Amino acid sequence: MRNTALRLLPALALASVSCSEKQQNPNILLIVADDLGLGDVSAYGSRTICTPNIDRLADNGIRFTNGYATSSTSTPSRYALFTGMYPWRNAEAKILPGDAPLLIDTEMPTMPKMLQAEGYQTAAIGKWHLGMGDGDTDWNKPISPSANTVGFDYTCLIAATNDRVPTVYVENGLVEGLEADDPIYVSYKQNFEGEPTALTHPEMMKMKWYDGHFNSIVNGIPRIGFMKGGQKARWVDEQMADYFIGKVKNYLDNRDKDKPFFLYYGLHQPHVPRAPHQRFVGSTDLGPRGDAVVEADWCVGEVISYLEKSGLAENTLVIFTSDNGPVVNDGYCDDSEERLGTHDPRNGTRGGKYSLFDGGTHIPLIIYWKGHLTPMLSDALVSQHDFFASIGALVGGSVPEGLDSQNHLDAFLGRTQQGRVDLIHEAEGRLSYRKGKYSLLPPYTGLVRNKTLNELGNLGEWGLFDLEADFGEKHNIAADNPELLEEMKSNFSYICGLNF
Ligand code: NG6
Ligand code: CA
Repeated sequence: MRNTALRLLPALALASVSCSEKQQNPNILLIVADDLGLGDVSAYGSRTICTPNIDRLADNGIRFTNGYATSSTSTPSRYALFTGMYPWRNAEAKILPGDAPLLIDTEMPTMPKMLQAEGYQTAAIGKWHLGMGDGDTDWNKPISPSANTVGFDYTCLIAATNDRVPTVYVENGLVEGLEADDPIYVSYKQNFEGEPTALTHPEMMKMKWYDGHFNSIVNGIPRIGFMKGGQKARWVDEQMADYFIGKVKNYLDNRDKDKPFFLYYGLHQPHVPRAPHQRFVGSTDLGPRGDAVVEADWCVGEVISYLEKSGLAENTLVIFTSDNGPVVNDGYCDDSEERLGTHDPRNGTRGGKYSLFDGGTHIPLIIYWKGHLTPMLSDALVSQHDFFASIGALVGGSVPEGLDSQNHLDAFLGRTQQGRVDLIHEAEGRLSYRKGKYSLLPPYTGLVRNKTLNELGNLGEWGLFDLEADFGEKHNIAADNPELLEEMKSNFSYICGLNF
């Protein structure tokens, strides 16, 4: 008896301490846009698109001018965000098809798991693109392992991208709105007999494809991959923004109010196909891509004003960012090149999505926490995979050893302009190195540009650029600086374990 009581005592004491600590921990809202460029946001200087809601976060928070994703494409970028590991450490972390198995090992530590252990309730709503299921998914049954197994109590997701099948919403591992007499089938190998594709039924398309998107047609839009059935469950692209905002508000309304929340909200814009709601059509002169950015900004406004109205703003740390650099034409005929005019989504950076140049990973990054931060510009070098360790430090969480994630909480909260020393970037299997103001690109060969017209960063020789003097990486200084080049090469090799 006595022993039991004694054994219970420390546990009780601990429980009461951590309970009161937990109440002080802020909610965390992580908004990740898809393919949004620095130059798409007016707070970063866009004169052609107006993003008042994102700007409000920037004006009243910390706006990072040296904020980075780890990869210039979505899957590896988001993998690093949640696991705190560089994506190139996992050979499978590349753009995934919609039927790919869950990429994050269910045994791996993740940021949301760390937060759950600190008493957070966690949710993921919107774009996922990290796989789900075991690779042999029957979409008519509970999907296992679902995204919930990597640390989210609630999930409502699109499996991959808005241009990939299955074009359905998956809520807690179940396809939403599926009818028993209309099962859904998905294949990335072959079409299902009699199902229309862009090649067999071009007349069914309201948006034409330019590259790659010529399989199943859903909602008049040709996709990557084949799909059959599930008619009632299929999403309508133009309603996706409203759908996810509805889910976000519903989640916030019905959550357990005694616990802090961590909500990852993955915006689907301005990724292709750009099909904003009718009320945003024509809101810019840039066509669907610009209008989709305005729609994304509206989504941000909706969730922030919800926080305001429900008195949550002061106790919610908001992170706004994008998964990779921008792209103009990404495979559909959507007037994005034709109507680009003077708009520069890259904001003077070189490359963009898919690129190893700076524009591949240099993204908008804003931290807003009403009443807690001194608004400022920060040029600290920060990367999204540092959120894990930094948020861990903020909430007193246990962050495992051996992560690539570093604790830069002081930089994220604007207490210092000192961030990372260096950083490795990934672009479709290739790596580059950033240290201080310099970026180093190995002598990759291959296509110089892909069909998107983004320069890929295959220079065919070592590239060394001084980003402070040469933001657009126009002058390769490798030949003139042999010592610096060698030093950068040896640091790079040491970190990534590769010999170039
Ligand atoms: C590419 C698609 C592109 C986009 C990208 C993934 C083609 C020609 N291009 O393969 O449209 O879907 O994959 O984008 O099919 S990401 O932002 O999710 O990484
Ligand atoms: Ca993306």
